Amino acid sequence: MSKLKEILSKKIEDHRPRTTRLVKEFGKVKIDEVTIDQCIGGARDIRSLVTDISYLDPQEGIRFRGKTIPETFAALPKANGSKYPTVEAFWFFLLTGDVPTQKQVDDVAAEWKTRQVVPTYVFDAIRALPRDSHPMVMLSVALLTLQKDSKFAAFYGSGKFNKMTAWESVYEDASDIVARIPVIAAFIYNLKFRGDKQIAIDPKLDMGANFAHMIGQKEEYKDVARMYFILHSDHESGNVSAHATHLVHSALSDPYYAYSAGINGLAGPLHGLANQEVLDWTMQFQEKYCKGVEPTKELVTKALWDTLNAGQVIPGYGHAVLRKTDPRYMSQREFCLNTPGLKDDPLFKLVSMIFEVAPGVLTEHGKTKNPWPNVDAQSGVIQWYYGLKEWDFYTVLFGVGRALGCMANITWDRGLGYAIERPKSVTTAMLEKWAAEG
Ligand code: FCX
Repeated sequence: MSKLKEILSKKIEDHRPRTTRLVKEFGKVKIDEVTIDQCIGGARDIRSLVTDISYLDPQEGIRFRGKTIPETFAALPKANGSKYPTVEAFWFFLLTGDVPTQKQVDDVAAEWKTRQVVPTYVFDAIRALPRDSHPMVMLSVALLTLQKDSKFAAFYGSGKFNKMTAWESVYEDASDIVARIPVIAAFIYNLKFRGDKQIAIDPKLDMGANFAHMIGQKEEYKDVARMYFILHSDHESGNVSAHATHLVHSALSDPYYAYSAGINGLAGPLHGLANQEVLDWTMQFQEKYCKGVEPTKELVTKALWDTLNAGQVIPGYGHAVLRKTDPRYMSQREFCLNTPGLKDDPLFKLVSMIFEVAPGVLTEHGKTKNPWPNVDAQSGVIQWYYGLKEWDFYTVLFGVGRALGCMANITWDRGLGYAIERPKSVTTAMLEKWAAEG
């Protein structure tokens, strides 16, 4: 058993009595009420999921294991010669809640090296898809292709299935997925956008650095990858990708089925695809409004209103939970401001101008509950600056990062024996009856 798994085993055992006690002694304590608009409106804000991996405060934004983004970056051991932590350090932290020592990070890195080799049949399956398939389809298919070797599915089918130890095989699949997903993503990128020029894994590099290496990126991109994967990892459990993963796994579908479902949800334009839509919107704005002229706040304002008046959403703005600027946006903005060249990049300046104007326009428009930018409004501009201009690929990057949160969550789901998810439906007539009764 790996050191990380040993620590996790103890943490799960220590945690179990808390969950058992809550159900047994306080099971009927009310923590929420459900209104008709929540029932029709996507279960918004209903407290009905449990996770200790991250918590999203509407005002403050995300905390990973109790730490804000700056606190997380400050606390974790850094990659060699970098201001950013390794993804390996972050994985240890997400799973256990403990800040790892350098030795513990090295152990995770060594464990991932043994897991990261992707079987050839996965690449064959991706190659067999039409080359104009969206990269998210390729990623989702790749995960399903790996399913046949799921250790959780094998354990379930072994006749020795045991609820208390089931999490151990989820951990095995989860660790395989987080170690392999950047390699699969790099393969997809190279296949689709670099004329199939594939680059072999460099076993000396940490996960983020190796991803940068495998897509032929320069040295500075290594920090972009580390930062990006960590920032996109988790946003508590109710967002579509995390919830889809949790829901599917709650039927004891293995982590491959579960995260493929999560990826399919992430591919929606109201969720992860928004980061590619932001670039698309911005490019269309330049093409339509700025031919031969510098973008101005007036032009941005007009373009925003044109979009809203056409009944479309401003991609990268608004959020179901957040009610202020997303700290993930601010963290990426800080990266841009601290990177010479990037801070003066015309696209970054334009994105900053949209940031100045859009909240006012959205407030005046009066529909969205949160006129501030979310993570997706800022992420594409960094990729673009480093020459990763194929924005169809941006949601795959999101998916690589989101795997960390989703896999940590379902490992704990099994550890704590969370039940199959099954909310209750009602009919419109029932709602009308309750509405009439007041
Ligand atoms: N532009 C225009 N209108 C917006 C808007 C935006 N950016 N955000 C919300 N609205 C509208 C909604 O469409 C809704 O209109 P309706 O009453 O006619 O249906 C109204 O404002 C109220 O929506 P609200 O409660 O504020 O937001 P929701 O919780 O329903 O939806 C999302 C949240 C994120 C889906 C919404 O703000 C949106 O569509 N944003 C643009 C897409 C985006 O950036 N998605 C990425 C979000 C995230 F960070 C991620 O998951 O990656």
